[in-house]
Amino acid sequence: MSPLDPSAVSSPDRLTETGISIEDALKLYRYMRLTREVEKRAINLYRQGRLLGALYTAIGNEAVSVGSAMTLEDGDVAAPLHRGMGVQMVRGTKPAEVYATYMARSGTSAGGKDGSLHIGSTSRGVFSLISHLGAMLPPAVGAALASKITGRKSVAMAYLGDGATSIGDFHESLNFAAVRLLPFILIIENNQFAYSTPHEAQFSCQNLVDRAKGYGMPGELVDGTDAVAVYQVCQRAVARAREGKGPTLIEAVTMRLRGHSEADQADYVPQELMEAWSGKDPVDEFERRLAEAGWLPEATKAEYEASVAREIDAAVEDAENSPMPLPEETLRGVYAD
Ligand SMILES: Cc1ncc(C[n+]2csc(CCOP(=O)(O)OP(=O)(O)O)c2C)c(N)n1
Repeated sequence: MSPLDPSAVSSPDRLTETGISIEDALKLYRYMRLTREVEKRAINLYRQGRLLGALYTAIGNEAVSVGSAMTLEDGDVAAPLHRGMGVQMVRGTKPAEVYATYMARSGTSAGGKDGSLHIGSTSRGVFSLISHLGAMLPPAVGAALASKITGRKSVAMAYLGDGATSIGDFHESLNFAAVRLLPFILIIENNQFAYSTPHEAQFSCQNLVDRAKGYGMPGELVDGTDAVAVYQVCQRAVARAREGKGPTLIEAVTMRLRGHSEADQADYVPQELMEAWSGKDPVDEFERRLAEAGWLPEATKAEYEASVAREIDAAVEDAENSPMPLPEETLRGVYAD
């Protein structure tokens, strides 16, 4: 296991001891399982050559994206990146829109110009990802500033990986958010590798969250494989933000359980490291805890899995039946009119 293993900041293994309600726990489960299944099907479609472009999945990051996004409300803003499928699902993005985007269809946020997770919606409060790492942070801090100026009490939650913390926007955004006491939450998804760069070649502090002190804001280190722990840490951060107490930096430690993209076999990851983290698969682990608590009977689980499979079948069909963009449509939004 990595030296960054944060088991000291996990929630108790028994769900009944965590204080989470059955309703919230089952909601976490449903979104995590949906996220995982949407991505598993995407991998199959990619291998069959039915998707266009590269495919980046978030397998191993579901507890972070779902656990955090579930603490947001209508009117809040989320700025997820390429590991943010769980955020998209929680904020109401439909699997059909995901597949249509991957298939570069017309009518999607990217309008067929790109086949990755560039999905945004003002009504759902989701910023469409900007590929340049770190570039999402200033607009997300801007949303938090707008909230403060207008007194809306909404919160902006942004995400980035361990690698992207080396970008200047990281510093500028956190400093500004701290100085102006903005309702901003930044979640570092520390999944050990930035493409092939291991964490020890990326940063030399013990934990990335230690940097919070330098900005004068609270920092929370959390087990990013534990959905309940992430949920509860984010609930505290969101409450602080809404009360006008300013930003929080959260480091959620997990492991990218696949390559950087589906074109990458992750051969550079030591086998024993991958095996150790695979035993902490966030979705499987959560199901085990739910079953142990008696909160997820086998029949209910099977029923839910079947309904997700049906939803995904219909979504793929829907996406494949949707039109490709017209040639003139592909130029729209590229140059100023
Ligand atoms: C400014 C910038 N540099 C490089 C890239 C290419 N790139 C895309 S994702 C990625 C790895 C990012 O690693 P990390 O931030 O740790 O996130 P992870 O993919 O591990 O979740 C790189 C190098 C980019 N998109 N933007």
